[in-house]
Amino acid sequence: MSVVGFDIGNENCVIAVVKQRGVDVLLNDESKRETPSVVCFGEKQRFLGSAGAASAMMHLKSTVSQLKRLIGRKFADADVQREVKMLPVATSEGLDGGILIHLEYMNGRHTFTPVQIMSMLLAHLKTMTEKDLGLPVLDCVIGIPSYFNDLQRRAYLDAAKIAGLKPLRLIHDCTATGLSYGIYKTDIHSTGPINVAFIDIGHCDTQVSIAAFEFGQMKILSHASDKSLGGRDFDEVLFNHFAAQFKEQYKIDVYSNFKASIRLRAACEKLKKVLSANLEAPLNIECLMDEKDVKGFITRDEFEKLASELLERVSIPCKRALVDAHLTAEKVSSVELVGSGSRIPAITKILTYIFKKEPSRKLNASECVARGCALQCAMLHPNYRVREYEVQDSFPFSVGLSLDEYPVSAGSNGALFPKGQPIPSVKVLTLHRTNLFYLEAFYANQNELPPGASPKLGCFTIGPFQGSNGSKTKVKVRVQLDLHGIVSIESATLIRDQVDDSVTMVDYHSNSDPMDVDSVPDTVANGDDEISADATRKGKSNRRLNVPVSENIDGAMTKAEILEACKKELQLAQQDRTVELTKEKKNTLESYVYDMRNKLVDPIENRYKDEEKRNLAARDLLKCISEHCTFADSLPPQYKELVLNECNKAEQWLREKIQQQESLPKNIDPIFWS
Ligand code: ATP
Ligand code: K
Ligand code: MG
Repeated sequence: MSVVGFDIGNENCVIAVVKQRGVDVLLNDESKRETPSVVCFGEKQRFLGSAGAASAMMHLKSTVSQLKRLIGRKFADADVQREVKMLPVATSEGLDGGILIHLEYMNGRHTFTPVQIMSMLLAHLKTMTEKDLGLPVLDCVIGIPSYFNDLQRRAYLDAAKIAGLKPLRLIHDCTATGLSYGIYKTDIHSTGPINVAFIDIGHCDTQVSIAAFEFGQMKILSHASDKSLGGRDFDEVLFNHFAAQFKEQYKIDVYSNFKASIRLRAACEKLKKVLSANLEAPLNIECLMDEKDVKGFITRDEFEKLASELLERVSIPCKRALVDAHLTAEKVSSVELVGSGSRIPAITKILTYIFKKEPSRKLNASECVARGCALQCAMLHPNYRVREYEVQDSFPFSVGLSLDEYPVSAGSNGALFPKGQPIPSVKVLTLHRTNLFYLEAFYANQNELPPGASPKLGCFTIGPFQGSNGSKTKVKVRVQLDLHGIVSIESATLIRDQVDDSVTMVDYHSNSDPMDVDSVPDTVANGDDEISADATRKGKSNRRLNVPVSENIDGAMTKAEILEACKKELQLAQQDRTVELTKEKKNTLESYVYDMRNKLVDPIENRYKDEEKRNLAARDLLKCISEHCTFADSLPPQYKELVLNECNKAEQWLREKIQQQESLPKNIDPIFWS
């Protein structure tokens, strides 16, 4: 069994695997270490990853990108609305308020959810990994942004499940980066913790985390982020600048033309990259629209001025992470800058100002998340031995719980899991109830959430059960914040021993005492835990009785929907494979024909000068045709027929030639393949 780490970026995916000698990043079909996060639907098959990016312009209205922005989101959300307006595919609101993507595929209209599209991308990465390793891939760890809410996390797990993967953990991107930094750092001794800030600026977001490293362990002190600040926002600044300029100069409105705006945006991204290494850069696009070639020019200074507002925004999550970690900049001993969006030189300047030291780039900026994920996967996998290393992550949001609409107050700020809670954690509530009741989880502090986010989390039904003689019975409810950062009810148990009127709460952190078996979730929860009423605890069967728990997560997929999506994915994958196989066969056939020509015809042409021998060689060619017929047997029916047909025609034609005592044709190509 292999262990794999996936970094699913908004623009690029990276796959890392643990091999005997350490962690390797895989190359894709184009020998690149990063694979575009694009799913494109062609006429006969899907194009995934780099093939998807290559086919995007040809199938504009059937190409889906920016998946990270869509998955687990509500269609009506203001920023989702902005997002879908930028997409070339058609979208609409689903019955559950989610997003539906409509596109043309195989002469029909198809509708998919972002979870389904994500599962296609994941399945592609899985296949790539399996091809490379020659092993099946199941267990993996997937990186997620720390700002993801419960539904987004559940959506990733669902997508993974549909793709045939089993994530042992969804891990925060910066935690993965911290792990790939810390585990190799053996020069930390007992001088107290060393604090490091990790700043990841990607395509669509910025994440900042501060971690404290001690020998053999990493503890995340804080996570902060700006979910709408990434490389693409800098592209947009350039795009708007040149769109305005071209409107004046060339009288073209790029905004009114989808293809032109996509081309200009792509050119702006290139321009931005050039400006990271040069002080000025030209922009040239041929035939952008209305058959006009456009030219532009910009200096790095001008770009920084245009992007000044964005650049200032970089400092906000940095400052917040410092405050939440209760640290001053001086107490942070190094700043590690990762994510390719961070390659803009002005970003380094800002970070130097905030942290009072120049950020370093010791880590591989585009691979560290995937590498950390692979390491974490090996650490969680029973078949792998990794150096003892403790990762203690913290949850960035406060989670509250209400019982029949009244908050179950706990802790100082009334949260069940206050912000900064170690992941995973379990809290045990002891309640006194007569029958079925509801628990509702919610985000307790709106200020901690991304702007405009809903505080809704999940609703859980505990019961039905029967209190003895209709009186109140003690119910113990274990609420977990699992390894993925998902809140759920791990179990509910009836306890029929004493009478006690108060609601008490016991607090367990699985990291604080590994010996306390009760506090550690036995298995990684997979989000579909329906506990049966008759399952009883060993040895305590008289007193404890498990109570059924069901969850109602607004917008999450049901088991039936997941099953349906699995079937659909299987069918689409089968279709792709058939097309690929046919292509392969066709290629084999073509190369076979060329090979035969080289072996037979060229020597005939060159060597056998006199006619008689050439005729003899022509008979050899007849033999070759019969070989082709045998070969044709191994082809799919439609090709078999085609080849046999061509062979028959060729044979007839050759016989005629021989009869006419004519010389052989110069090139036999057209007879076999047209
Ligand atoms: P995210 O983490 O937001 O989901 P991602 O992981 O796919 O996205 P990265 O691959 O880290 O994102 O970064 C992609 C971004 O980096 C793109 O916006 C790209 O334009 C930008 N980028 C790449 N190289 C450079 C460069 N040399 N200078 C400036 N920006 C760059
Ligand atoms: K990435
Ligand atoms: Mg990233």
